Amino acid sequence: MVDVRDGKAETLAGDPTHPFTRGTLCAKVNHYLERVYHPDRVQHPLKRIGPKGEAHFARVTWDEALADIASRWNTIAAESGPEAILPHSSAGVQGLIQTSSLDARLLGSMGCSNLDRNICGAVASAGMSATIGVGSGIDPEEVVHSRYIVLWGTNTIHTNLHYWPLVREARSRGARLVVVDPIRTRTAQEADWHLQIKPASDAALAMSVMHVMIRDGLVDRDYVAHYAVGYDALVERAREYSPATMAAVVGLPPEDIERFAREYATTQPSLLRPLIGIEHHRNGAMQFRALACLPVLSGAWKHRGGGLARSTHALHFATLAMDRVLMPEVHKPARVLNMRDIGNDLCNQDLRPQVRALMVYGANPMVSMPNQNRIRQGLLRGDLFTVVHDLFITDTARYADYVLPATSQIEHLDLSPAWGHLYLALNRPAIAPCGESVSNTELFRRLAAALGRTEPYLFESDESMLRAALASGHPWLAGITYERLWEEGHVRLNCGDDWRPFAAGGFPTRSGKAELYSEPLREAGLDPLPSSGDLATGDGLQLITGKTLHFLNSGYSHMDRHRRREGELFIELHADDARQRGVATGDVVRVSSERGELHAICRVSDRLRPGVAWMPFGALTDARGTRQGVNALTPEEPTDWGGGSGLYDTFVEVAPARATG
Ligand SMILES: Nc1nc2c(c(=O)[nH]1)N[C@H]1C(S)=C(S)[C@@H](COP(=O)(O)OP(=O)(O)OC[C@H]3O[C@@H](n4cnc5c(=O)[nH]c(N)nc54)[C@H](O)[C@@H]3O)O[C@H]1N2
Ligand SMILES: Nc1nc2c(c(=O)[nH]1)N[C@H]1C(S)=C(S)[C@@H](COP(=O)(O)OP(=O)(O)OC[C@H]3O[C@@H](n4cnc5c(=O)[nH]c(N)nc54)[C@H](O)[C@@H]3O)O[C@H]1N2
Ligand SMILES: [Mo]
Repeated sequence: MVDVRDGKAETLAGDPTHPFTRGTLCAKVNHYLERVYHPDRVQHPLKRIGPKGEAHFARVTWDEALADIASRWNTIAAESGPEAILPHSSAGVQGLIQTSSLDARLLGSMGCSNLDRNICGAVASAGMSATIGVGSGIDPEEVVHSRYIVLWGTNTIHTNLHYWPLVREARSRGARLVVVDPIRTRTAQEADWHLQIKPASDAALAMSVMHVMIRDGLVDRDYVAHYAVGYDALVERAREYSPATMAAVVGLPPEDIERFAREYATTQPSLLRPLIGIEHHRNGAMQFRALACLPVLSGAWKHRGGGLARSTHALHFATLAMDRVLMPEVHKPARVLNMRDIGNDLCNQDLRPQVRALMVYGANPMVSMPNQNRIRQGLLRGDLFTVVHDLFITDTARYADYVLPATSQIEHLDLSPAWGHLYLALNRPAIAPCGESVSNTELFRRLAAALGRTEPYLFESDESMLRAALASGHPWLAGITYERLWEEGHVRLNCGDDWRPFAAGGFPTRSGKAELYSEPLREAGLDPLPSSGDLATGDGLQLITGKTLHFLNSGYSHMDRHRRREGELFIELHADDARQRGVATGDVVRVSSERGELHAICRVSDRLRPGVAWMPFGALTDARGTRQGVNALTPEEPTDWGGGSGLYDTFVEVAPARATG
């Protein structure tokens, strides 16, 4: 909720009537207005006047920028084909049409390259889908009914603050809280039990839990018999995964695995809550596939508050008329490039056609995609024409030929399908756009006009698209009109009270049942049964690079307040690992991987297991002031399936820094 006086937003506060957020804002959004009115905000179109990467820009008019962009794109499309133009966008804009609508219609109808947007959640969804047909589970709010909660690879207190009060409520009703994480995070510290496993060994742990459940007769045989396929094959497979065999892989004593399995299976309702931590590994999809088998074997889906709760995004999108928004019927067939490969794709001279124009919006790939040095090399290409639409001169924008000013969330209209709950919100603009900034939709209307396009579908209004999205006829949207959302701000999807999606099976897989054995995976040449997956190995320490409290991915990282809070780039290591390398807390150390190296301040920490290191992701300055962030170290290795990247399977060496000469 924003208070506006004389056209200027004066205060921004949470909505106390919102049942999920209950009026609180997180450490980042509390300072959202500082971001909106920040002196560094891009206020008008900018054209590059210096070398790429140095951020020397001059103000130009919108007409000038649009005419030049249109003429460059037209030339490139005529000479090399439209696939030489590559969009790169992500979820920087948190909303339905501002994330993707008219951009998809324009670029799709031109036949530009498509982008496979899979860095966040796609692998989890693909893995879960192999078992239960979808990447979503129960309504996360139902956690209050759970008796056994497993926060699995998620640092709730930092990244999902609004969930924590619900977990606390469940605990006050007697629920036990287990955290599975290689790091003793704030969340792990608060748990009843922290299982500090080795990275990427979650599927191995899940397999071992299944072994115990099968061996000890703790499987809900009735549920499995009715609603699952492949149980006998799974029994065979799970034999290999006794706690004694898995202890070394998982890094826990066999007794702990035994006890976890027993508690999990016998305390109902039990709820698994994985977010993104276990997806950023090369076996990421298998990790989620294996996890999704557990509530099938335990029958937890039958109970209120039982099963698995992950992102709710897919539940929102399933209700909305997305085809009406994106209009796939106007898209021309075109190649698909994977976002994680942006560096290689920009540098690849053999790509036919080569990428000659890059259009970045709602994303900051220079910071957030793996193999930063390769991305920098690509962005530095003299013959690459780069346009960036953002609120700030991000580290990607520093390399742009044009930077176009973007509105913030309080300056444009949108619908907000939520990641964490089932309340659909209307994002009403509270103030006029700052300076000459425009929303994503307005940008693509202007680009369409500059390109000489006249089809009405390229110029549809925001309100019209939102009304169309809501008019899907989906029962969960019955009675949820544009007017009502305008009036009430947020409305819960009509899933009814006590919605239990799989209490009586009904899994949207090919067989209609939970697929413990998956025929579609076999046809795709993959292992039809769950397993530990292939755990990445490498020399040195396994580096996990995670979210921070005061940044939103790379967002806020340029703001002094937030930067001060996060401090200088550091690396946390276990005392044994530090000793072996002759480094100590406060030292500047050199961190290197196969992809690159940078400098960080050493912090010896008892939060970590030996062999594991942690660095904060988000900013792009290392401890020597070089413009490098943690993705200078990460590899663009694909995950097993689902298209994402094994970001957290980075192996690094840490050594005392050489003196600067
Ligand atoms: N403050 C803040 N909040 C955010 C964000 C932010 O940048 N800042 N980003 C938002 C975004 S885009 C996302 S996707 C969500 C992500 O939310 P989370 O999934 O909660 O965040 P991550 O930091 O990616 O990872 C969570 C945990 O997974 C652990 N982990 C890493 N590897 C493994 C593993 O192999 N096994 C297990 N069991 N655990 C592992 C990490 O140690 C970490 O504690 O957060 C959102 N919320
Ligand atoms: N090493 C490592 N890498 C990671 C991760 C990790 O944990 N470790 N996490 C991964 C994950 S889960 C994610 S989601 C990605 C995030 O990757 P990105 O989506 O690239 O990250 P953001 O930093 O959130 O970039 C969003 C950009 O959108 C801009 N923006 C915000 N609002 C608007 C708007 O209304 N209009 C426009 N045009 N722009 C806007 C912001 O200013 C910001 O520059 O990073 C991934 N990369
Ligand atoms: Mo994410």
